[in-house]
Amino acid sequence: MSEISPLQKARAAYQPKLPTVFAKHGMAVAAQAGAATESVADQDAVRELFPNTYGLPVVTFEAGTGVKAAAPVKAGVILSGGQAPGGHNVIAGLYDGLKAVHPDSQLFGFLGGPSGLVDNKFKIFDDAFINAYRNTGGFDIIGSGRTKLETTEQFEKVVANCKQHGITALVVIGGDDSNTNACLLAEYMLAQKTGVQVIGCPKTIDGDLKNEWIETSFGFDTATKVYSELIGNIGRDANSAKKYWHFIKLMGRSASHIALECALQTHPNACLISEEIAENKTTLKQIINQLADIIAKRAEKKCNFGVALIPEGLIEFVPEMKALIAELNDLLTHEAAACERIDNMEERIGFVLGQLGTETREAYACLPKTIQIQLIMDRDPHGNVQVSLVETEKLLIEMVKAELKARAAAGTYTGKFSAQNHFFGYEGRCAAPSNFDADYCYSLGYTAAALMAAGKSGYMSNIRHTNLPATAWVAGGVPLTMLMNMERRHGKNVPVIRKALVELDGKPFAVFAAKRDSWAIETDYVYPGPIQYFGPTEVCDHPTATLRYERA
Ligand code: FBP
Repeated sequence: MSEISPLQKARAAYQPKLPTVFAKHGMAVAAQAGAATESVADQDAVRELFPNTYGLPVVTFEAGTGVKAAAPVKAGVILSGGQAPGGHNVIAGLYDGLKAVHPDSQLFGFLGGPSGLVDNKFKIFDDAFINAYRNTGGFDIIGSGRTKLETTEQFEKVVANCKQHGITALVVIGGDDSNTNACLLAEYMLAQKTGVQVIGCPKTIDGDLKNEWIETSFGFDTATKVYSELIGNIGRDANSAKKYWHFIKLMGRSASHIALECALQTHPNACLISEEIAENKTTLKQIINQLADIIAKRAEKKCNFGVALIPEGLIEFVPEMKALIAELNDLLTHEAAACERIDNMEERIGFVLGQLGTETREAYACLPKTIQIQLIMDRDPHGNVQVSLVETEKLLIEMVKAELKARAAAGTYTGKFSAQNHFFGYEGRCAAPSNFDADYCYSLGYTAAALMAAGKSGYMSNIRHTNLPATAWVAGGVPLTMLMNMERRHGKNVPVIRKALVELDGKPFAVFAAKRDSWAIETDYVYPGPIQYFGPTEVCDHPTATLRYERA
């Protein structure tokens, strides 16, 4: 980095806030343990698979006599999965925490995600290197990756690498899959008596790694603020030009937390929530009709413009599309060669139509050609349809356009419909962390060091009361097994961390549901503006609406 921006320079000097227990006492804290815990479901099966890490108590740090180490600690860290704002601060907090435990402690950053840990590619951090990354976005400090760390062979290599460097603790910064693997690794390390502790950190902009203890995953705050700024700007443009409907797809591979949070922040005319669509078994045709109804009602008020939010994961929650994708996954695996022999796309679509069952054929036949092609062309290395690459926003625009045309022909619609499509995802994943994420991440990293110093393994670093100012935050650890349940993957029952979807009986959804009919028809946009790092606390330090409503 030869040149840094004035904001980066000013931001480098920001000292992230820590929970009082650390801010006042450094590492001089004692871990207070509670009662034995249970997994979120399937207790017997999870207990059997994790005999060494199951049932551990929740840990809370309190002011007390210290956990200074007699000798330096050597620890390793990896970043895993998609980027999320604040990852660099987790590492900075971990580094500072380790130095507080013992000034000669060392932190190894394994490069490119879990594969770096297996292949022994690493960097040893020092002050100058860490300082250059404090309060910055991105994962470029050591890079990330999506390699799954789950086989015994991989674990053996990790043990050998830890032995070689004298590493006695590892921190896995990742989402639900990566923390599932952290849990497996922690169990393995204990079972093999390797003496290597494993601690997880909750990362993902998607906001779907949470439970009653883990209040939010880091990155969700910053990413939703970035998207909400952009949506606010688009709302203002729509209301100025008065000629476009903006269909905006928002990241979030599966859950709709991001779309819901952005809706609460910006008041769009429509926002689809995948979990509600699945619950009500709403068909694609019904979704199109609902959107067309809103557009028609606004047209009656001479408002031929609007903003509609669409969660990235939508298509897999629409019942007939879910069935179609499952059937296409099978079909494209078993008939891959036959399919690829057909160069002409029309013919290939015809071939696929001929192989599908009656209902899925109907669902596929109704789709616009571009989407039909996407569904059979873009496949992941396992041969599955790449759902996240399907341009749902364009699909909805085309189908709504056709519906409005039909209504116009029938004389029931007289408005004008012209649409723009957008997809916001990567725009927010590497933004400079908001004050919330800067503080939260630094605290998560520092807490991970405290957990190591307290001799804990198989825990997720945990900060509670995050809806309150950082001085009131409580630091501790939640056993990873507490988050687990059994799920069927590739024909086998396996232990995994349960994804937290939008709860339809939760407060954030209830607030949205109570307001959406009025937002649909009125033009009631809110313009959050860009993230502010310096200024009044109500402008700079507020957590997400989701967190405020959930923890109110
Ligand atoms: P994680 O679950 O790893 O945090 O990833 C989140 C995410 O940004 C999703 O919202 C999105 O669907 C996906 O990553 C995109 O992945 P990629 O970076 O591989 O394109």
